[in-house]
Amino acid sequence: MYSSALIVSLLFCVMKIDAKGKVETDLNGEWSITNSNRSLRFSGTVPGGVYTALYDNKIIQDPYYRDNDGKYRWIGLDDWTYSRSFQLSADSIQKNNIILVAEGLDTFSTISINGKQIGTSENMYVRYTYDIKNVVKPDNNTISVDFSSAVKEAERLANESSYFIPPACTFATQHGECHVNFIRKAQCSFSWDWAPSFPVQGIWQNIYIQSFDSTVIREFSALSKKASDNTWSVDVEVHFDVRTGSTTGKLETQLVGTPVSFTKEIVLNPTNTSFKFTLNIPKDTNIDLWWPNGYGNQSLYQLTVNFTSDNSQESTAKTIKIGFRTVEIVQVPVTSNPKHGLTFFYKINDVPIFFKGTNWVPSDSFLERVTYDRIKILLTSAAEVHINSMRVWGGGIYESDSFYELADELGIMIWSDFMFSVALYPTTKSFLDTVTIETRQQVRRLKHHPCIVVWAGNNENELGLQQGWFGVKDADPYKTDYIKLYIDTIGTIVQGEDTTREYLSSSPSDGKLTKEAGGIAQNPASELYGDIHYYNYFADLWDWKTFQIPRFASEYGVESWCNYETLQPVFAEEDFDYWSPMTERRQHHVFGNIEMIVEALAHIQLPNASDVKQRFQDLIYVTQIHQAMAMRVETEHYRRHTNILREDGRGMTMGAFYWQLNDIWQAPTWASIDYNLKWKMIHYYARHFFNPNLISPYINGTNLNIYMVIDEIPNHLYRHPDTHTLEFRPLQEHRKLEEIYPKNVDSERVMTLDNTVIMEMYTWNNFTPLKTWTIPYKLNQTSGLIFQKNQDDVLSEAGCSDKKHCFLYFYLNSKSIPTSTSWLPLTYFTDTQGVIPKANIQITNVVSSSKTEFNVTLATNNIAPFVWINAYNITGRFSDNGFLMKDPSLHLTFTAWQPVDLDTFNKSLTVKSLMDIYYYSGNDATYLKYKPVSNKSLQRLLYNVH
Ligand code: BMA
Repeated sequence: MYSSALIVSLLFCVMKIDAKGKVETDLNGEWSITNSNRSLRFSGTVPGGVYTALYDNKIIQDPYYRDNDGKYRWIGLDDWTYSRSFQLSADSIQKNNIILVAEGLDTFSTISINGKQIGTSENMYVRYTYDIKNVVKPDNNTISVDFSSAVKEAERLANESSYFIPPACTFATQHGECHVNFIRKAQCSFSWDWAPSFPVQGIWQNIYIQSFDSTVIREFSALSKKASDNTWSVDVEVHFDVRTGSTTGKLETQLVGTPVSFTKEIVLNPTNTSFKFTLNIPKDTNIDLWWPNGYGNQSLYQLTVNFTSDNSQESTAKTIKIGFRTVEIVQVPVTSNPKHGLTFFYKINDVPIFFKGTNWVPSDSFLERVTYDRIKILLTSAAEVHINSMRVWGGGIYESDSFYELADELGIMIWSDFMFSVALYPTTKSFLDTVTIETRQQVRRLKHHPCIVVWAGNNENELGLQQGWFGVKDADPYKTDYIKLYIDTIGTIVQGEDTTREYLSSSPSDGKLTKEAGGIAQNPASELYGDIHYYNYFADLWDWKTFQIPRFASEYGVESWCNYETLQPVFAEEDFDYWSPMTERRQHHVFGNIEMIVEALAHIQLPNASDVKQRFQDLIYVTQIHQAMAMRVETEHYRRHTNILREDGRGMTMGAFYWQLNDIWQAPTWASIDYNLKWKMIHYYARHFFNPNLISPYINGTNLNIYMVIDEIPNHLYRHPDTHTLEFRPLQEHRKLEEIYPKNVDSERVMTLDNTVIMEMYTWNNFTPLKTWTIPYKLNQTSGLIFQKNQDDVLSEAGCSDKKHCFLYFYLNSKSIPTSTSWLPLTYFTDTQGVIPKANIQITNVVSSSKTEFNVTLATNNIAPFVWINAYNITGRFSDNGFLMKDPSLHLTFTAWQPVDLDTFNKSLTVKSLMDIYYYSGNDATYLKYKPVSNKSLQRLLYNVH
């Protein structure tokens, strides 16, 4: 008996008849889904998974609601069958080849057509093709995909293993499943320290049938290369699906927008399915380079391929966009002392570039919910805060084509991990076989993207193995397994497929040293080689001395809570308490909620509202302040070390990827943008700490230091002829950006190494500075110390009686139109109770220039730190937030991601600052300073104001 879903799908299954004979039958759309005992039968959309289908059919609640990840554990333990019917046209059924293409099956399945088994799947990262010529009929056909529980399959494989491969299970705080390392499925889908456990089953990518007589193009890729005579060429490869016989036909390629093309008659057969050739770009062809965000244009060129078979006249075509840029990793000794290690940085188009970035994780447990717009908002948010690079972390998925296309367009360089994370892995034949297919397919799918600059074998597995995280040291069989998987298998494939990028076997690793050691270095966490990951929840993260001085920090971070309103759809009334069972359950990092409080407490007095909801809100704000300030201090520390080489060889830091950009659900995590796409305070701070013209003030012992970091002026690596030490020296000095990088998007700005910093000292209770210093500087390098003075002398020059009463404010270039600004509190906010007055901040004017652009004016009666303005339930971003308001009035802009009318926007606004989280007893008129909004019930709900 077929459900109505089957009948509907039969009617709507789309057939695309190619003008040139090939027929494609789309099987996306509505399918019928049943559980193993057939007690549930409902329809679901493909691409998609079983959880969202159950939710759409109202069989379950929102899986993200409260502790539903635990309540719905049965879903991941059951086996689910997807089925539908489809028709093949008379035309398509007659073709020589009828191939089912499943671009992504999650994960273990058996596929049958008309009751006959046609194949199986076991790896969500692999595109499967099945020959179905002998099983399909002219009229109605049925297809069923029988998934089996990934949790049970993982357990079975672990049991079958001849030796224990750790870790067995996740930490209890994660409420997760076990043995995910045995299966090729998003490792975080069994839970992570920021992710719930939803071991999805489903058809997560497109599924369709291709009918053709001759062949179809399965993969099309290209790599641009620059020769020593500065000419460009493009290595092109086309991989065909050829099942029977021999096919002769015409292959045509065109580099659109240039005169470059290629035509050739080629012969294909089942043992000769690929064709590779090189397009040479004539010297006089004007090629625009691809540059990272902030360095120039992101020029892209369309490359098309078309193959027409001579016999059948069938044609098959594909288009990709490529870019012209070079990438090179530089690992050379920093001094003549071999103990001082090697540099580790990347040059793009010959320019050493500091990687300002972050880490990307899957942005939903249910991947079908990750829309193009969602990725676009996240990546645009990154580019808007000067991020030029991002690591696609190895415990999630190889991201979608759209993700990489957007990264190409936005100039975000991608460090692409292979999907292995914080575990040891098996190396059985079947495991290595499927990883081989996965690696080859993914590299071929992605390598044409200019955004990708790094391939890395895994996340933290070299480090974990070497530091004994899994209870085993680098002993056999684990060491042998490690080498087999990341060096012999993945490494060999990557190097064979891509000669333009150097493969790193792990992150973190010692780079060249790891390579020379055969894949496992003595100390993969070395600051002198490769990259590091750094986390420390027991140290003062507002003190730069806490941090290491690595060549490249590819992970570092600290948690904060997501925004309050983001929790509203998934929390019940009683959950809005920092210490509620639900806040505890949402926190997957061991002791995370307590840890955040302890960390914050060292820097800020905790809020004291008696109302638990209000206190929860205030605590969220405090954890966000802590995170924003900590990541500011740590990131500026790394950027300052670009051109510092310590005596022990540490320094020349060239990368800072904070952990993590995005969230998979509504929870306390390291993310800078929460699940609702709302920027947390740290994301606004990133706009400052990644500013291309960074003023970085800090206290060093008794001194106040001011550092400048200007990372847009091109550097070159200079080795001192006598000492053999290295430094980055500017290639150019006083030049307009447009002269350095042609057609730069922001060509008005003049990049110079001599300029002026204006420093002001204020007391917390006066808008007029105590003193203003004008600090002209002239740097020889693109970063350096421009000011150093005993802090007490600075205080006494200004007449500040006690540093807790004062703070410093900085402008680059001019006070009226500063190129950048910065500020520095001189003590932590634990000392400023009774010193910083309460501020009454009012939103005095809101006007819109369009449905997405608003200008907001704020006024305050007192200086206010950490001013937080929120547009309740409106996603968008302010020009700044979490800032120090040191003037009586201030203009901000808000850009919404979707159109919103002025009235709604106006009513949504609330503002608070640090002193608002301290409540006086009695009838103090200054009790709350939130701007009254007309929607009283909303205000009551949010702030418990009566
Ligand atoms: C690193 C990452 C992730 C993790 C994060 C925060 O180890 O690679 O595994 O989520 O730290 O703990």
